[in-house]
Amino acid sequence: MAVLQSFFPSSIVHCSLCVAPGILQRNRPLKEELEKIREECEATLSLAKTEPEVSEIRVRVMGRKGSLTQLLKQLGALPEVERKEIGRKANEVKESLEARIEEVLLQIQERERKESLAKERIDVTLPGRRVATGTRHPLTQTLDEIIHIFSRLGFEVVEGPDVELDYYNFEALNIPKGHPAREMQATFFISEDVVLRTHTSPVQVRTMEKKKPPVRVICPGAVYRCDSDPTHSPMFHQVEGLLVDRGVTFSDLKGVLTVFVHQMFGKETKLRFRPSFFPFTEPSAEIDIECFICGGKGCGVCSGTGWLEILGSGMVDPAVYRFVNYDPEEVTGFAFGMGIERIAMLKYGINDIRLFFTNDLRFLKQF
Ligand code: 2U9
Repeated sequence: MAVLQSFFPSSIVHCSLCVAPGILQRNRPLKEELEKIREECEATLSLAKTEPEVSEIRVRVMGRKGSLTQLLKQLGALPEVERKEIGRKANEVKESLEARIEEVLLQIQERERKESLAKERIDVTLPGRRVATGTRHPLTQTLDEIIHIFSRLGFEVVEGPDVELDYYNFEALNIPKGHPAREMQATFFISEDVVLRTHTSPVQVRTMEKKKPPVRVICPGAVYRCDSDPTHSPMFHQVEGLLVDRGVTFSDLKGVLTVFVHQMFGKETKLRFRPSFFPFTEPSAEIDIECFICGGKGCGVCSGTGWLEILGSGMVDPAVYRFVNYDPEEVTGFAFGMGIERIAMLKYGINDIRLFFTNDLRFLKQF
């Protein structure tokens, strides 16, 4: 209690505010002693800054051993006339000091309230802090768009395992052991019969095993091929699709995939169906869109052809139906497949597939 100590140096404290019994008496007349108590108490109260400081002053003056209490105890020994007079005076001093103490307490409380309000003050006109939000990866955005288009055409999304049996990845797709297509797909083998899937086609085989026609599915997912350069990654993503029902024709394939291309790349986009070969489809066709860099004239991006390949497709080969106990005399269907990275690279003009996988925010934030 720095204030009290500085204002009650031990000599003063003992002589007035905290008088030991018996010392008071006759050094000074009691009236003067009362005035002295009042003056000193008021002086210290005026310097008190906190409620505990005020409480301590109250105790030192009016507590059981306080200076005023001690003085009042001396009154009994005085002659009656003097006792009444000093008694009145003492009560008056006590009341006035109590009132002063209350007043100082109120002032302190008011000051502390103002200080704490000032500290808590919020400037509602300050601009808010922006919450950092992420964005969907460009591959996710591209896949979501593809799924959205095919969902509206009645296709359902089905997924399957990345680690696959050789049977589902090759055999059941009409790619027996020794078939050249196996070498072309640069497979990662886990064991002799287990591979990292090289395409999502096994998901369609598994779907047909479980469900009778009609089947109308798209199968997105990661696929793996031992291949790496600016346009090939050992892990990339595909969406494949399969539609099997009675009476499905190549016209249905053309219609569905034309709708897809127009919705994905714009309804003015020119496209062509170019004959191709896949072991699991017959006939097969690749779909090209007119090169939007050169407008079909031929440039470095389209290797001078004027066209960009975006999809593979074909009517499901009857040999595939036999593996899943579908009767090729009863049902027909078409299938298609595309690389999501390739679609995104063409759509956004990205020239290096590795940018999708390095998680550089400067790249990712542009989409
Ligand atoms: C079943 C029957 C047929 C899926 C198909 C393609 C054509 C195709 C490539 C596109 C680019 C793979 O990512 S890519 O390299 N895919 O060209 N995929 S038809 O045919 C199937 C699938 C499952 C049961």
